[in-house]
Amino acid sequence: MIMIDTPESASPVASSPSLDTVDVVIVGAGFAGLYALYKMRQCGFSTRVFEAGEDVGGTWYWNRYPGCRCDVESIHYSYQFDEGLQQDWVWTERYATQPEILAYIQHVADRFDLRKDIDFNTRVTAATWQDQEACWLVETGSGNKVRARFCIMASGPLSMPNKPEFPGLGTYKGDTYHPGLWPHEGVDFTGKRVAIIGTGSSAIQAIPLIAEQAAHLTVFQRTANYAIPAANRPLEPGELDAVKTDYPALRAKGKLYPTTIPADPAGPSALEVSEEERERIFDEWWQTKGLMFQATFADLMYNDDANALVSDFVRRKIQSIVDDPDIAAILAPKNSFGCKRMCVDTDYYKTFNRDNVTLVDVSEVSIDRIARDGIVIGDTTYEADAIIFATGYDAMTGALTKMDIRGKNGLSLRDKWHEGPASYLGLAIHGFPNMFIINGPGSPSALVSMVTGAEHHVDWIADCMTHLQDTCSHSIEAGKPAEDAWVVHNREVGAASLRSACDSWYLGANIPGKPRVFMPYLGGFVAYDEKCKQVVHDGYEGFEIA
Ligand code: N01
Repeated sequence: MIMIDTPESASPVASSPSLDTVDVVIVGAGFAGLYALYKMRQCGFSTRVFEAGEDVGGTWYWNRYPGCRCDVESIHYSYQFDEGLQQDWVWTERYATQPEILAYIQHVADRFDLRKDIDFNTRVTAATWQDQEACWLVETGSGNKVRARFCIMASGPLSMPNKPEFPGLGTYKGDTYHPGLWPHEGVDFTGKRVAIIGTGSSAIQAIPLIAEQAAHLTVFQRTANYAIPAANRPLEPGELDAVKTDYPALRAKGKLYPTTIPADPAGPSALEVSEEERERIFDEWWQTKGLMFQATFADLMYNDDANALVSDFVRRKIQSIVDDPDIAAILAPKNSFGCKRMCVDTDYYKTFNRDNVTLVDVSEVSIDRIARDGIVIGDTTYEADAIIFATGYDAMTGALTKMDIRGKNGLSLRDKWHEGPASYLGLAIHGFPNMFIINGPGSPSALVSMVTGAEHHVDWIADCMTHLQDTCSHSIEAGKPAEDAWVVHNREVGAASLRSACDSWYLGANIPGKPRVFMPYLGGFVAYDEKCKQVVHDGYEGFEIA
């Protein structure tokens, strides 16, 4: 337990001796927050976690829509910090379902007795830096206040649902849903006319299953997305055991790859192989690799011509699956391959061959309003008993700016990030001492296995806090020059990639008024990890330690 040296002062904190004081407050009890709690305990820091949900799980607690599963393979989308855990847990499928992932997270909470330090049903509304005491005053929705020397934001990059304000929504008489706020008891769409707005990862997973159940499903697509067959399957007998014979080696290997997932491209360039060979390779990867199809050739995201080849391949696949050429044409993406976050699917395109599914193109003509009976475009009302708003998230920054976070001199994070998020390493923010973000903007985050990314961040943060303790230092803060340089570096590596070539949540383009900045770090995990290590090696270069 670190004792906070609290000087005499007239501040509200100092005059409230009854306030609970801990070394660390962690916001969120998903993958990141749970490991942070485990690690903080190991380091001897007293810790309190606040979680808005009524149990652990984060994303996997809230997202319970039909078809919800992870598109990173289970053997990579899991913790590696405890060998006993990774030996004991048995994944049943190549890509785990939401219930299986949630059961895993609950197992971790039980196994390490984590729940006792978590306040559930508790949303953090504000965190204010107390300059004199060098600590954070953290406030919750119920008005409780806790002070903590450190604040770790594990609030998730894709946890703040985006619910566009469609005119007339209040008049709608049916039921409405968002994938990220799905009812725990599930929803039975049998006999119902269902409408779904959006065709991102969530919708692409849900649409085939809802179409099987509902009387009719109407899909409103604004931008056609690239969806790759998930190639999901049960894990073969012995397959997981083989991984477990040397799991640490697989994990170590993953850290040598930009995405933390070992997958060697078939070649450096799609342009350097014959047309027949390229087609054969694309087809093989299309059938088997799921999300990693995007890594078939190393230049797909960096060379316009290579990107055009893979884009064309996927469009032809869609034409071969969808019976009606007009529908296939609407479903064929117009953007560069990979500029929006890739989706994986099970029978998504095939679903549009069903008689009970209608595709409505809202790319040129947008939804006018929502009326009592359904969705209105021009003179047409698409009647629906239920509408699913699969409209995504205020990604990377939304969960953070929702809280009233105020750093030194009352500087608000919302104001600081008015022109776009600025951070050093995606971990720390100038003006906000002793606050760390896990998988924050400016870190690889959504471009790697987020569990691996979270563990990497937590380990770095724990080492940093231990360093402060060992050197009797009060606080650490990202220096302005280092933060500025990191922002510039992020923009440079982002601009070099075709991932930044179209509107997407990566850029904040899905939220009206949000500044367009490519938010995840595109330099790859290897370069990022090296930079994090170099910063430590050079005495926390770029940080200011008080
Ligand atoms: O959200 P999205 P998501 N009118 O933002 C449309 C992760 N994830 O929840 O593209 C009409 O991708 C919007 O259209 P457009 C993963 O990282 C992972 O599906 O903006 N349409 C788009 O089609 C993923 O990328 C998994 O033109 C409107 C859709 O809504 C991220 O979460 C599963 C609209 C939103 O798509 C987000 O995915 C699920 C409007 N006013 C999620 N507003 C797996 O691991 C928005 N849209 C598999």
